[in-house]
Amino acid sequence: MIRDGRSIKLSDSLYPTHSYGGAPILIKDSSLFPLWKKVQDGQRLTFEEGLVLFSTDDILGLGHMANWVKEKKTGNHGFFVVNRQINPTNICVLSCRFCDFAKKKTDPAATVMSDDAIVAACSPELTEVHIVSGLYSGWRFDQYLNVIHLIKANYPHIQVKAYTAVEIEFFARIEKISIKEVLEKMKAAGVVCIPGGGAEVFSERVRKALFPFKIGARTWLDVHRTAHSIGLKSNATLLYGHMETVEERVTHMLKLRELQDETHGFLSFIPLAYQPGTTKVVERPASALDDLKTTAVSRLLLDNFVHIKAYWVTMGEQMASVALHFGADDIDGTIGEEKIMHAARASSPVAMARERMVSLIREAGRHPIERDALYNVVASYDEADRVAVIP
Ligand code: V47
Repeated sequence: MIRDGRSIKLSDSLYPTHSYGGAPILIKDSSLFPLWKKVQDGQRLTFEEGLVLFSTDDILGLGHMANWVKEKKTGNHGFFVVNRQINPTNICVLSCRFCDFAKKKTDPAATVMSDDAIVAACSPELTEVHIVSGLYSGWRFDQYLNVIHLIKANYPHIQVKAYTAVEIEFFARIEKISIKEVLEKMKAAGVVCIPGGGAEVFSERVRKALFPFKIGARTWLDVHRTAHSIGLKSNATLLYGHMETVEERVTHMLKLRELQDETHGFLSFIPLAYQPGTTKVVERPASALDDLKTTAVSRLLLDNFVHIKAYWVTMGEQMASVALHFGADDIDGTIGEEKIMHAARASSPVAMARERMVSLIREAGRHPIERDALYNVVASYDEADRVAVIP
């Protein structure tokens, strides 16, 4: 680097550099300096500091900070799971403005999977089945439980991640039992983990505008608190890139951080980029920079979450791979046949094989680790693609 006619080292440059693993970190935005110091000292960032992170134009500086935290927590690992999503029905009593997946009973595109179709959707090589359904009033809670029973009876080794907090609250209402009883029955049927869906964004303003009939923050958090209290793990999501403000995104993340302090039951956080599809709350999906920023900010604010997912279905494969350097450590799974985002025309391929996941993680310079639903290691892939299975 040349300045004023003399050659200088990076460390002499206008910006402070910090070092980890021998590599210099360059942070250009001076408003990030005190935050970077706090992060390195293991101090928690505040709401206001969350806003500073979102307002910076120094995306590389932000990425360096998030990556530093990611590597401190999970080293060079990039996680994935061999999974499949099952959507027993897309019939839903709700009419959320952002959702292309839900159909009314009379819609020709409405589907309800038969028992045979549910079993046929599973196969022995799956580690996890992720069930997300619509709220279908034609089914009793027993029929939703039956989906879990069918999978466990045919494939006892498959871990079931089901249903979202929204569905759980619905089951409690139609069955006239408590949320805890619903969760206990799900656990007895074989569920190990509750997916993070249905959180959308914890804002009454946005809820009233986009999903007025869906549960709000308090109930969503209560369901997860109760799940954790009976030994179930869960994930958390944020739907971003529609009409929410950055203040609402930060508030959302801090509410999750607060519950995690209380229960330690969350496994991962998944920022979900809104896909406009035909609902078009906004014309275009969030920009690539916004995807990276949201991933990085979540990594920095959620200091008590071990895992941040770059969900390739919404981000696309390329961005998911870049996000593995902006705080994310996981790209979710092979998915099988994902329908929710594809109903909204997400552009990534419908099926993604294990090999593709491994190469995507490796191309990002990370070490591919195949995991189960609870982040136990299933296999570690070395550079020659030999698999070391870890017992
Ligand atoms: O709750 C609906 C979102 C969620 C759209 O726990 C949309 O590991 C974008 O929860 N554009 C369901 N998002 C998916 C989900 C999930 C996904 C991956 C991993 C995990 C996990 C959970 O999908 C819904 C809603 O927030 N969604 N419509 C849309 N147009």
